[in-house]
Amino acid sequence: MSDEEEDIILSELSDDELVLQMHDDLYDGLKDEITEGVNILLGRGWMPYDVLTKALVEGMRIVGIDFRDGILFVPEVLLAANAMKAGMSILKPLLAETGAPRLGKMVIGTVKGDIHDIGKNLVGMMMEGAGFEVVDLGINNAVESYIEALEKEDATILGMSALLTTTMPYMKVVIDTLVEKGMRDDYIVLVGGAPLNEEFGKAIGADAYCRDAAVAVETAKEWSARKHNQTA
Ligand code: B1M
Repeated sequence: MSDEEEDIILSELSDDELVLQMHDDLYDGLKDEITEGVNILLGRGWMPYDVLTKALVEGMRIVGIDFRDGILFVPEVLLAANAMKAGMSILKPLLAETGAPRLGKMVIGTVKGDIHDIGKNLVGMMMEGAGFEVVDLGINNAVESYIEALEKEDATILGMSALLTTTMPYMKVVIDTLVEKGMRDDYIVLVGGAPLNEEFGKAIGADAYCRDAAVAVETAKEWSARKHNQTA
């Protein structure tokens, strides 16, 4: 860290400057600074969702570009991911603080072969905040783990995340297995992750592709209401 950087006092920056500084700090994997930045923005009356999207998710998007272009490597990206998680852990209870009635239960996990979990964690947080119960299976889930959890938890929604073009086809394996077992219609199946798109979601037989966490919440609400009306 340069002397100039050491001299920066986060609390003295304007909102815009602080958000840009947080993008830099996330890039540099500075967990304590991210924690401080999140707390400052919240203290200034920012909505938790805005802190999440404008300071953290946007910062991670920049990290992703330089990772793709070979400017950042795995260890650096891991540090950035850790810093992001520290910020998210402060926001999680705030996003979940709606006191809304339970709308349904979602089992969510990253698919087999894939260890990316930041986006999936975000979706889980936002779903909880919107009033859904969430059972998070973590990363690297084989079809058996999804099916066992769906049955055990009596869930209504299955959420799958994949960040690699090599792991996204595994979502179809899971959906095909649900079909084979005659279980497919028992659940709303939502999929997401950076390399997916609407067309892919349709092609593998998911109910919907969700571009981001906010869309996941809206889609889950919409499909839950639809299913509820059908049952009624
Ligand atoms: Co990885 N990685 N990575 N990585 N990584 C990507 C995905 C990549 C696009 C980077 C790049 O090249 N630009 C690239 C994939 C290329 C491809 O497949 N075509 C890549 C690669 C290649 C790899 C490795 C193979 C690198 C290597 O080892 N050589 C390796 C794979 C390991 C494995 O999984 N087997 C690897 C490893 C890692 C780290 C461990 C270093 C770290 C993960 C840490 C962690 O997650 N705990 C990492 C990271 C951080 C990234 C990038 C930089 C950031 C991902 C992220 O967290 N984004 C990523 C580049 C990028 O995506 N721009 C990259 C922020 C997050 C909020 O967004 O996850 O998209 P996202 O989630 C969004 C939506 O997609 C959606 O909502 C979320 C919130 O709005 N969504 C859902 C996601 N899941 C959903 C589920 C739903 C609904 C919506 O269910 C209902």
